[in-house]
Amino acid sequence: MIGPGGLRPEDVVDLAAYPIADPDDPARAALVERLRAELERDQVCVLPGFMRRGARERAVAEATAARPLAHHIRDRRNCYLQRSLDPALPEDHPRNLLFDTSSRMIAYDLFPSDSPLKTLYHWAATRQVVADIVGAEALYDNADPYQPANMLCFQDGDSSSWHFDSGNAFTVTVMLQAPEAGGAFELVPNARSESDPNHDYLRAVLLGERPQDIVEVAREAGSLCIFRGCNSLHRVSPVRGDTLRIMGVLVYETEPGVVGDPEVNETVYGPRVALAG
Ligand SMILES: O=C(O)CCC(=O)C(=O)O
Ligand SMILES: [Fe+2]
Repeated sequence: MIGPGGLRPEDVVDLAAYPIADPDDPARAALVERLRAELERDQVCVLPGFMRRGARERAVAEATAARPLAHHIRDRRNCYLQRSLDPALPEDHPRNLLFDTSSRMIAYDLFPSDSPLKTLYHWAATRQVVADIVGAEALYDNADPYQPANMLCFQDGDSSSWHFDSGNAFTVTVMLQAPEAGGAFELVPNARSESDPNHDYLRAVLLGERPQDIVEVAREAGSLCIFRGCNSLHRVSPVRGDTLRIMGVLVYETEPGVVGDPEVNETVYGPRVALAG
């Protein structure tokens, strides 16, 4: 159903370039195969020009309108998203290397239900193509009031420090607006593994001693990106200029009915989450 002013998925996704609608289309199968291999090899795959310009501009207008209500995430944290030090460990242990981070989070409930980003998120074909690329048997929409789809804004001086994503095995983002300068998405693929926390290596990366290992992932406006951020260290370099970097973040789950932890939600979406109880 499309409400007044509503968008159809084909208004949002460039289906000529990315034929994801028909599960039996051989072009879809070829696309999935290519991206699956890319993700496996690089821990990241990018689909340039995935979102159509009109849809993107509408999403940018929605983000701009909601921007005053965004929660300013401002933190000094380590790459495990912790804020406190462990005095039992050396000063230069990754656990004890804290870096500044600053971004502005627009929660799911702060933009319209007919938003291009929500149209993209809730479309079964999006969910299915992401599942096929990441190799998940099935994916489900997140059921939290705040988490399912977000618009994360970085203004001049904002950045996201080196971190691993916790929880989800993969992350899906769509660049809604690129900044004038800075705001690069940088990744160190497989910086650790399940069996090896790789602390010495992480220390070297975090202290700037392994610049050759950092991959800059090209992100033009409209590009969709799927990455495995749980073992691949990543950051967003400081944004420069007056144009907001606006990133849509889509959260899919491997089981239905997933909601966020209230304490985590409060740090990401702000004090109003606790007030809403
Ligand atoms: O904004 C980005 O490019 C990546 C943000 C990020 O680290 C994430 O969504 O996990
Ligand atoms: Fe991340």
